[in-house]
Amino acid sequence: MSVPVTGRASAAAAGESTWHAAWLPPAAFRELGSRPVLVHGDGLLVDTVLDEVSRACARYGGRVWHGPPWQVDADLVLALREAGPVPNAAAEAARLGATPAVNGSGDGGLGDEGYLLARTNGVTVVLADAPAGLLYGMFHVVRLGAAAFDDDLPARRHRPALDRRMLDHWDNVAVHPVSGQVERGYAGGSLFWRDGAARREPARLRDYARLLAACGVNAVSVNNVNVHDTEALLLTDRLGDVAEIAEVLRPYGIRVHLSVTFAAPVVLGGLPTADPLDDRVRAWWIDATRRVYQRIPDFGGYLVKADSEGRPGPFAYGRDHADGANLLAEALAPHGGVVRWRAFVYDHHQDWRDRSTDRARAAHDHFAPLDGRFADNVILQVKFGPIDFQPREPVSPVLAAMPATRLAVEVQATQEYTGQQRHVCYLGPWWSEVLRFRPRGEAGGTIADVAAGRAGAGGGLAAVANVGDDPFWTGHPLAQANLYAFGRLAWDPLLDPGAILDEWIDLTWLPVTTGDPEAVRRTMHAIMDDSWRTYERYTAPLGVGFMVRPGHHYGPDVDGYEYTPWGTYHFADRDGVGVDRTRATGTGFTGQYPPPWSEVYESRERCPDELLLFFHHVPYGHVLHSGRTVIQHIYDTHFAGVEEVAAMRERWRLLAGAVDPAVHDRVAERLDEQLRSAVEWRDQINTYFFRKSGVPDAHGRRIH
Ligand code: GCW
Repeated sequence: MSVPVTGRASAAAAGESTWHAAWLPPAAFRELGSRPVLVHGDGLLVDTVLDEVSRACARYGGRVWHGPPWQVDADLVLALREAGPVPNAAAEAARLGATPAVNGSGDGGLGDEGYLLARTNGVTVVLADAPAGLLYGMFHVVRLGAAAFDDDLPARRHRPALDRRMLDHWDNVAVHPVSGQVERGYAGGSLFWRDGAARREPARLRDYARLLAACGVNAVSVNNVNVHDTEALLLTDRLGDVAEIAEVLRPYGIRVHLSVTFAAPVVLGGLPTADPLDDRVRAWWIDATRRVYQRIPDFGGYLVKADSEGRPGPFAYGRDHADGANLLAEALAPHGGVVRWRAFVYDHHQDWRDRSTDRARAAHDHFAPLDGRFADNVILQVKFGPIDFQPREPVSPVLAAMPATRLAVEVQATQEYTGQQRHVCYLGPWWSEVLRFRPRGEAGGTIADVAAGRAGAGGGLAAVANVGDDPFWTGHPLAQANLYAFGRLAWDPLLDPGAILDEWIDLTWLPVTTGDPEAVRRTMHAIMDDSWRTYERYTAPLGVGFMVRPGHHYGPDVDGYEYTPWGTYHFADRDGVGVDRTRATGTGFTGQYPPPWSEVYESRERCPDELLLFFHHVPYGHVLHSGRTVIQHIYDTHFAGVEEVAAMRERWRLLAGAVDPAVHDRVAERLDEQLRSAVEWRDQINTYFFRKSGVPDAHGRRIH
């Protein structure tokens, strides 16, 4: 390779792109790009590193060296250890583990994605054993900015806690009459598909892949888990489209997965059955999967929603979900692929008169008895809560019930139930709470440990994506922070969500692009830190959930679902509110938890306030741990929530002139809507419960 490598200007830099740079504006690379940099090693992902560094250096005056004749006095060395001696004394000493700084870091295996970052004898060194590690190490240097070149930078080995860090796109190829181009999408169209065909916009896709790699995501599924007719064909006739996407994402270390329909042997293969125990069906899957790997050798695997909300599945043939998942696993195993089988299975034809049916119980009832029966390459993907991505739910008991199964935790970045990217709702704190939860009490492991699995064999973390072709990627520009936080928490679930927000602010709102960086940081924190709790305050109270308008799920409708087949969620009457899920008098759901939570949740007295109405039906006068009655809590939080949103809006207004006007306008317009919506929530919830209970507000505020 010739020296030095000259970079090509990025499309964004040339002013060609119509989309925002999110957390990778060119200026984020200023520190790295203004120095002599040596890249050592070869491979597709090393080429990506080289390309990134070259572009940064072309812009900021640095130089890149790759291959002889070498410039040896680099400020930054990015090297694959296996590439052999590094022509830089400090870096070579680090590679050999001969420097105290590196020895002190416990330099053991770095794995496929890990790296060692150290500052030694005036050189910043990133060492990796595999190209992906070099890519992640480079993005770490970008994140640190000038601090990456401080002599007191601690030497540290970095490895992801979770091997699988995945975004699930609920994107349809053809616009669906009900769910549109992207099911539950609030950020415009799909990055992959438009009106029945592949978009073929590699420049934008490549930028997307960069954003994902820079926060640590390494897998995507490219189509909706509700697989309709056109999308079913991605497995066969339209496989070329998937291969093209894989081609663009691969240089950033992202493996493509596909949602498939369990009925594929019937709808695509013309077989009379999709019975998992039928030999013709098995042969069909084996053959179809072999063809997939012929086109996409690093294909990740299948994602399956079966027997759920009308999707086909093994129940139609009298088989269970282990039979179903193992069928696909058998076809994928020879190629190193996995089947990600979703545990989101429940009865959506309930009768509200039947008090014994409890949607919260469903996943555990169906799956816990199957523990130990799944093939090694099956990952059971479990929504983090027992219901459905509500702003507050207990952690799903399935995650504590299947020690012999590889489990993935699924969260929802797309804000279906958290304000649909019209409301600011930073979800980092919520996901962090879930990941740190210890289902067996203080002595046991965390949900993050469950996702990590033994020896890294866990299913990791998956999020339903919140991205689309919107110029700001996520509709609400501040919702980018959720995407970023997801990737970072999947890499290290113990990161502090406030610190993650700081990283995102630093990368996105660079001092050179803002009038007043400190004011920007203060304002972002003031608006976002507590925004999930604010959202919780003005919407459904105390964990009760689902008081949303049926269908689109935006805005309040207290009784919207109460008498529908989809489940009953609050049981409010003149005396009280909440769902009795106790063993003593209710649905028995509390019994799905191990101790101590089976006892804590069973007890009205011990149950945490924020989940009280999820587990108990209580009188309006019930006194919470906070000292307030339930009814007064409802009034107080709803008044407070609206005031907080009004304050957010005011704070944002003051940032006018300090941030990009297009971003400012977009956020301002969304905050207007958030305030309107919060007022609507407050008034409907307060009025509803005032009318039911007849209890006036202790502070005499206006309730309609
Ligand atoms: O929350 C529900 C959504 C559906 C979605 C389903 C699921 C893709 O309302 O739109 O379907 O969850 O997770 O499968």
